Amino acid sequence: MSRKLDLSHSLQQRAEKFFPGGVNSPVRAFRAVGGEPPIIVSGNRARMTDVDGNQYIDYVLSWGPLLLGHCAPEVVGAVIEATRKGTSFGASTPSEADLAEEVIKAFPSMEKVRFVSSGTEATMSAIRLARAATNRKYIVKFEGCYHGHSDALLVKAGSGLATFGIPGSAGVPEEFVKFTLALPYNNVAALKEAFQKFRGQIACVIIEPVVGNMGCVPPKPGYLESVRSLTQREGTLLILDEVMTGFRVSYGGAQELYGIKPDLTTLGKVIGGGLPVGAYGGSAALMNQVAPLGPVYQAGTLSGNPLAMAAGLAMLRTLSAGRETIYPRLNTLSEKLVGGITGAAREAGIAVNANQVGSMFTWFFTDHEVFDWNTAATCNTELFGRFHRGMLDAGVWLPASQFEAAFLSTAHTEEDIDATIAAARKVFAAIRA
Ligand code: KE4
Repeated sequence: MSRKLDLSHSLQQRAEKFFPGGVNSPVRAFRAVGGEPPIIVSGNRARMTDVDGNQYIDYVLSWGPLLLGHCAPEVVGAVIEATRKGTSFGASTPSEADLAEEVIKAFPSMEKVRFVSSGTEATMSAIRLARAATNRKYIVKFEGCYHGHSDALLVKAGSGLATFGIPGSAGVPEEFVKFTLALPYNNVAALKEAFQKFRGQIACVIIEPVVGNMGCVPPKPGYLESVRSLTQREGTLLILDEVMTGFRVSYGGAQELYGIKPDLTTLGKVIGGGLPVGAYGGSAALMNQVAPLGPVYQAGTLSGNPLAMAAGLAMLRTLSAGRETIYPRLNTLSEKLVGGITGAAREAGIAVNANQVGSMFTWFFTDHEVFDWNTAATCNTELFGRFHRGMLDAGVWLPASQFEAAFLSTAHTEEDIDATIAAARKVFAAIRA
């Protein structure tokens, strides 16, 4: 399908006058996949429409938040009603406690929570709290995991195993990451070595319990349990970054799915229903160290914003009420989609290895199983780019990077899945040449 893209093109050019790359978040610029990003004007259930009128079945869903699809009636209605009362007060409102109640019910490891406005703020604050609570400086993260763009977390793995982080972005002084250790994911030995080398000095381990940010990579059997027992033994706090997995892979997130009790959890995306919300939480003893009760400072003008709280509350109440049917259906439809596209690739003689956990998944263009950053890096990103552009022409909106997860919503239908698989079959036939 050759899409008309005139208006998108002119609006992209206009946007490039105002924003670096014409975007307000880098991945939206489509640099990793080539081509120009369509400019979107509306969403409706499983679809988005661009400014030229092209429609796309959407598997990005705002990078995860839209578990109920676009314009979910419950969410839109709640936001309209809240807006009529005001958009922000800079004071406490009942809606914050209402949403906190739903979050804490779903995540019993959290006795108290603090709302912020992004996942970055949530992880940054959780790390500050962990350092204060343990009086230790070092933190551990894993290659291929992304926890937002705060300085201490923008690191590349050093050479060898447990070595100091190397700045992963310009503008991050090496002093800001010298206490950040970047280790390989799904590798218990590497974590053991880090604890041997930095015994008694590691404040926290922050991990995506199911990685979304190198593409979807699940924990190997027993891996999260090993991370939990090692951190427990070492007096190091375990932070599960569930910004992507929270309410996505299960109503209670990955910690419910895998039975892991972290010391701190970070959330985002789904809990805002598409509006800006992040959260971090844990035991009352830990959270009471946060201002104004304790010495750990953290604040935010729009934290707990009433419109975002209303959207999140509508989202979680809908998911909670329907959880017995919503999650099994999402998983079944995701399995059908992932299997269908992987099969279509194999029919075309194209090597694809897929990972899927619930309704988050990735097709890796490689003949290797992908279980960490090194195996993810074997992907043929050029071929992925051709697949992405072909699917866009076919009216299917996939993540604009091989190293991002795709998602399903309750608005997607069997027909959408069948149409997507049929489109993939044609695109694979076209790109295999
Ligand atoms: P935000 O600051 O973007 O709200 O959240 C940061 C973050 C933290 N933790 C995890 C596990 C995350 O996936 C994210 C953000 N995810 C990316 C997509 N992989 C957001 C998309 C973007 O950067 O535009």
